[in-house]
Amino acid sequence: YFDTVSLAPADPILSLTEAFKADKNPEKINLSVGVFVDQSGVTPILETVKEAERRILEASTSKSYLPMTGTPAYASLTQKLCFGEEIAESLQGKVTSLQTPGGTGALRVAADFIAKNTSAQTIWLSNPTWANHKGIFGAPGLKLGTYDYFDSANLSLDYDAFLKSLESIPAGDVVVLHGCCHNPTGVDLTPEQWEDVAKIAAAKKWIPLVDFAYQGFGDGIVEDAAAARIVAKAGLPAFVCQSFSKNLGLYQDRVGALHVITDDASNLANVVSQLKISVRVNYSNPPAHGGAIVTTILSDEKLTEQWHAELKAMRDRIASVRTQFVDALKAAGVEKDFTFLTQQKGMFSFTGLGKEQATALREEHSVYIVDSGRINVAGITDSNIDRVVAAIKAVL
Ligand code: PLP
Ligand code: TYF
Repeated sequence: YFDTVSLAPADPILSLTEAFKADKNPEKINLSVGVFVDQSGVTPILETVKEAERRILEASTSKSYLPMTGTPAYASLTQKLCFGEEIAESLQGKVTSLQTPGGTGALRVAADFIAKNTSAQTIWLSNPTWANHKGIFGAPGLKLGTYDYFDSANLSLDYDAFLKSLESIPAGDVVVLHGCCHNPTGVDLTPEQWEDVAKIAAAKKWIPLVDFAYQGFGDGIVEDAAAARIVAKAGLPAFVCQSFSKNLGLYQDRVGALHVITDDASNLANVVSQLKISVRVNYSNPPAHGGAIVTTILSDEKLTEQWHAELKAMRDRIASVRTQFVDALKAAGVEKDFTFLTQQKGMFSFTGLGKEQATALREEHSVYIVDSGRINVAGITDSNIDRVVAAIKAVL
């Protein structure tokens, strides 16, 4: 019966971690998958999360199903985190928020909803983008397009080409934008540039979908929310896909949110009803534990404060590794100028290394980076930085 099944290609990023695990070199280094690690190379459970879990364990009385959309408390708290109190308040009646299994779940529900219910002909993705975007938006049969974003010659934003692309996108189509900490390039827009984007969306009548997986990993919780907040403030219909995998370290608990903003309150009930259909046929209702953690933290001032401090420590570590790494490359006599790494935001950077160099790093040095040249900066620690630098010097 299964004779017709062909072998699917492996996930280009997750498969590298499998190869990394199989590597017998005790000095191997994994800079591929986007998971935060601390100075000792560990992906920690935040103290704030531990405390929230203790409280949940004490207080929980049932494991009955959640509503399809998650709890109202979760919806309200995540709206405020995403948009800020004031904008969240102004959106009431025009926004609906669902708890989803991770940011991926939010993207997938949005994709289903768009495919079944809107006039969108094409979903426009950043060039380059997170590889999974293609799979997620392709899954319900949406047509995919790309907009210009990255100037690979200068390893920076090609702003003119980006705007030109956005100007040419047809009305009704959906444009997937990285809210902050662009994956894979680390190249972000300024708030002023987001204002330009919102103006073009309004003028051309395409719909922004902000993929917001790294709030707090760039410049701060508020700063990183510029895209989501500017789009919401502009009164545009929009989708925002939020994830708590990174900023709360809840990777395996699968917790995120989909916020859908309508430009006409009278449509909201219909929108909600269709979103529920997508939830029902995909996973029926979201897993509860991660949402309970988020709700417990965000509804308690002290825990929120503690979380902000832990998040800042992760953000500061990433920023300091960027500086250390650039300095170490210079000190090792690497001629190529890597200072662009200090301007990029979040865990990821495009190093400008190519596929051959990525392969050589893996095969000859057991340093695992993605073929595109993307590295997870957080994977660099005091104990492996010298080896990373030496390996890069060797392959250059
Ligand atoms: N969007 C982007 C750009 C990502 O890098 C990720 C990655 O982890 C996600 C969404 C989804 O994250 P998760 O489903 O783990 O919350
Ligand atoms: O880009 C990354 O490394 C993260 C983690 O299918 C990830 O976003 C990678 C691949 C994937 C799911 C998550």
